[in-house]
Amino acid sequence: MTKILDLLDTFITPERTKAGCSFGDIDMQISFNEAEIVFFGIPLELTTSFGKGTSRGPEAIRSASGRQIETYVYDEKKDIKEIAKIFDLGDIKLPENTGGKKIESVFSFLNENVPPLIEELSITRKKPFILGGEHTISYFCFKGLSATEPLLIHFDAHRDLKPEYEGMKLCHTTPFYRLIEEGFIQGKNIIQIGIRQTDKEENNIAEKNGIVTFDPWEIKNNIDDITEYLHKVTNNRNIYISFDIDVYDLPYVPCTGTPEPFGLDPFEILKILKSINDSANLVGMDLVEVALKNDDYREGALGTQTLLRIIPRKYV
Ligand SMILES: [Mn+2]
Repeated sequence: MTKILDLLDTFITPERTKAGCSFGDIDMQISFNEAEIVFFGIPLELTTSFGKGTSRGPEAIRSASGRQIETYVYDEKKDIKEIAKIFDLGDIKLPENTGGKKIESVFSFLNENVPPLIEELSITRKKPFILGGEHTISYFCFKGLSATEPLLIHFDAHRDLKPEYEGMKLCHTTPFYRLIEEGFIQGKNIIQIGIRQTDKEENNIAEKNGIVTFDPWEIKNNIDDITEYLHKVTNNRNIYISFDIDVYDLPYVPCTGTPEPFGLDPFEILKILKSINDSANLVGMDLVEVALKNDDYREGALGTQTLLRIIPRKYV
């Protein structure tokens, strides 16, 4: 645990983040050792290509969850405080003053620290719930759990499977390509849900690698296809959820960088989340591309409510 303990010292505790509170503002009665779900933020915003604001994702989630939203989940008739042992570590402090090589040095910092941290959490039976930040963080997070050979359930408008983008091998549009290329996962163990914006090459990469795709047209046409499929393939499986907030339809996500029409609505997402088999085991998850602009907390609220619908599931 020494490596983790060293790193934990470098976290900005929730109270010292801009939100000023932990996820859900749950009074810290649960110690780190007792915790079964461990939240932390990676407020990464380095390679975003269009809209900005992902560095404030963890702040949006903590603020909305702590100040606006009750921990009682109405449709579950359950209070998160009573059913889950959650500890919020705060945000990873990203290196500053890195001179001209900012992206490289931040990525090598994340690469050295995030996978071992997540692996240790997992070994000590704590499920990491990571708040982004741009989607690039999924590369570092998933690496730490790849030994558990999870099925990757990826909610997104985009495939994020580009070999390279604007000269960058690792950025917000490439994490899953890198993970496949470096052997951390095989395409057949990836399910992409909500995809509606891609290019031809990326689409071919998905098909060639055997990635299973459910686009919104298919889901709107017959949602039972995906729910029955997910229920079956997640039976007794380790799973990892990578949740890009832009899987939701454009009007739901006013702050994220690359919103897309023809998306899914919260009822459909909930139905899909509930169709994952009770016998599955979530080894970890990330919620990415949430942003905050002009005090618009709609994404913070939607992201929080998504997390509050995942936490009560039996697979968590
Ligand atoms: Mn996306």
